[in-house]
Amino acid sequence: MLERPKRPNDLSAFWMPFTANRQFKQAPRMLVSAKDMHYTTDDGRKLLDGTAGLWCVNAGHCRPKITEAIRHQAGELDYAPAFQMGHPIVFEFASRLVDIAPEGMDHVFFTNSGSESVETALKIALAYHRAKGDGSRTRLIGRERGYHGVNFGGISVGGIVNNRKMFGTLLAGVDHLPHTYLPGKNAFSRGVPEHGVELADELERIVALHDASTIAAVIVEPVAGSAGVILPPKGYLKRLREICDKHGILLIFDEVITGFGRLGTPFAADYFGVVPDIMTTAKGITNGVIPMGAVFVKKEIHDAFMNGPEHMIEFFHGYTYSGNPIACAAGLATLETYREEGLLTRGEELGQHWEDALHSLKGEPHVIDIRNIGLVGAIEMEPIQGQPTKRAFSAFLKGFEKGLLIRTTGDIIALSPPLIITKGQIDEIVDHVREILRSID
Ligand code: PXG
Repeated sequence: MLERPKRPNDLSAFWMPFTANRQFKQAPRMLVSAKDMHYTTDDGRKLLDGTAGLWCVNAGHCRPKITEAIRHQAGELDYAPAFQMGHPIVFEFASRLVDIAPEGMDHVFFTNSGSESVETALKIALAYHRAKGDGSRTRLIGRERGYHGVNFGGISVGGIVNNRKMFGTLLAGVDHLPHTYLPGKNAFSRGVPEHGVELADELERIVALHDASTIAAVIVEPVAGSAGVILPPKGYLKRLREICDKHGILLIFDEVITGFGRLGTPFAADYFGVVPDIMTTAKGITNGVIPMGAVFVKKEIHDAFMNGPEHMIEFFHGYTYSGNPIACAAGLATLETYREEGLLTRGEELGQHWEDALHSLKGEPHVIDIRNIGLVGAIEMEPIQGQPTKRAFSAFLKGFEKGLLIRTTGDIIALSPPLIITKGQIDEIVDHVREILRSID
């Protein structure tokens, strides 16, 4: 086996994503191996993974079943096209996904990432209306502070200004709902906050402005992750569903983070009892191990495409790696691991302990809000005056130094550990965070 050095001697060629490259390369932080709940750094230290990588390693790291499935598939059928061809495992995987999907979502389109799932979902929404003879429905409605990946459709419907402002005028015909972040009313809510259901009614205003006949779809994260864990107020998603139904608008849930057990249910749709028309996923679909995404659609949407001459391609869309066999093998082994260990509902069992542990941080230095749902948590800190994000970055560095991996966005610490976490490890995360909060400026 090829042994690679743990510290490469030239860091310049790799232009790192979403990273302060120059700063990083002066003081690199390197992860060289991982097992279950921990990473190991190049200087041999263990880091407790408080973020499941980037919200994706839901079953924990280097799980034998998944590793073995990948190894086996790579030796048997490494790559096969999915355009006008098939291979057994992709059909098998789609069926197993539909088995755990919310009621009625019984077709799956494969992609390679969350961003591609979003683009695919938006295109399906537009093409669906056109296929039904309703081609004037071209507008897409996103939400302020939404994150839907980094491709053009996703940043257009997304609402994070730094991800949008450098890239021109984006997609035309997009409008945005207001975000649901109401710290004045909802700070330190345990679970779903009480206030703000009326924010869903803003959709009626947008409909009144543009007319329903021009609107194709609304896309929201059931729980906004990247913007710093913003929860939907009680009743909000149900209200959105009702307004969409009333006006013939498709509802897309972006479940790239919330999918595969993050909230203690297989999907957020299950948690909130609201089924969207289209659902985007990625990340936990393969435990983050092989890049993959999937878009789930209701039968009615899929079937609207299945007309015209049978020799014609129904949907002019797809990726070279849609349904890649090794990704499917990883995905099937991931689903088996989730099932054997009850991971898709483990967040529910641990949810109360997680909530109590997190909220014990109330009153610690800098803390202005704490939010939680399933196995997701956020600790919001007061920014240092005139230097937003600086305090959070210090917290991140301190965690890295002391043995805890956290994720920060703005001045918010976001936590989303692997779903295999124990109660003891939850306490360990919170003890670490307490120590971090007490030790930073
Ligand atoms: N939709 C949602 C809701 C996401 O959270 C994407 C789409 C895009 O997925 P890809 O696979 O193209 O990255 C995401 C990704 C963070 C963080 O720390 C979140 C994501 C990615 C990286 C970091 O908040 N979410």
